[in-house]
Amino acid sequence: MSATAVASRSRPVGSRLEVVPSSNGFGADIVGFDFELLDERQVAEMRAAWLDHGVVRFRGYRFSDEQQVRLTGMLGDFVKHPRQLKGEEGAHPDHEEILVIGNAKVDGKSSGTMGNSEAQWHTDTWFYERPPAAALLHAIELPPEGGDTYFADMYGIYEQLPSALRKILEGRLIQSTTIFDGAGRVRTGQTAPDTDDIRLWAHMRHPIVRTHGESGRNCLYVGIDSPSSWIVGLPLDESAAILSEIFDFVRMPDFQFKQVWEDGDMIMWDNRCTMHRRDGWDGQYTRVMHRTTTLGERPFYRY
Ligand SMILES: O=C(O)CCC(=O)C(=O)O
Ligand SMILES: [Fe+2]
Repeated sequence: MSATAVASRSRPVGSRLEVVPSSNGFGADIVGFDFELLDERQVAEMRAAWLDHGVVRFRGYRFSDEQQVRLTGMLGDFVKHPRQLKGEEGAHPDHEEILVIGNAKVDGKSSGTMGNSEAQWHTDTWFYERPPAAALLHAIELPPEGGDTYFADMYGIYEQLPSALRKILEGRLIQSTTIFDGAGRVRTGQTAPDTDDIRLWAHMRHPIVRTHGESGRNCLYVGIDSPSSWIVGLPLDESAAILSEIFDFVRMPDFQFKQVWEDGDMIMWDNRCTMHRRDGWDGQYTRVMHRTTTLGERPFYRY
């Protein structure tokens, strides 16, 4: 694919890129630069916008897989999802840095992961000790409607929580089971649990209030909206009630950036201080996205 930055043709080469924040300040468009001429200074400006706004969007550009991989590599070290490495559903035929998300079929077999169903609120690859910092998702093929993606501002939500609730959460861990994937299937290498007590299931734990490794600000960090998540040490019913209160905030449009995809859009989100979900779409239509991710710090909480 030829790499033409449609939006930047009128701007002089080497000019500063422009950041256009959305009305609530969460999410911004980045306009006015040329992917072909991407340099360290522009990447530093992009990083600053991404740290400020949580989610940034590139719209109106055309760029290739190679350029997505190059930009991601300039932002940090790659995180490769297990599916990418094992050549499973979701592996890209040419770039092991790319995870293919979608419902396209090749020779009757699904070539992407996650199908066409709705995906519940989550952060990416939370089941790793060091989940991704940046995730870049590039729209390759879109259905006529559906498949919108929503991002939630977990700094803003943390700051809005009643202070009594913040006190309960500070210094605690959130536990989520690693047995099931987002679609409820037993992950490769895991076995189904033999007890109903979710506290005993194979899991990953992270601080539920997390200090962001670059901004130093605190935010809520919940891997996934799931009945098998548990705030370690709390009675199960209290933990479930608090998680439900947190997700009431996450569902509020005031804390969200809604992405209605256009051809070629790329979204880059900070996976440490945001969550996301997406709508399903009619499975007779194909939707294909290419995702790359960079390594984040091990989640920590600084008192
Ligand atoms: O398909 C989407 O819009 C988002 C899927 C997702 O959760 C991801 O790319 O991490
Ligand atoms: Fe995701």
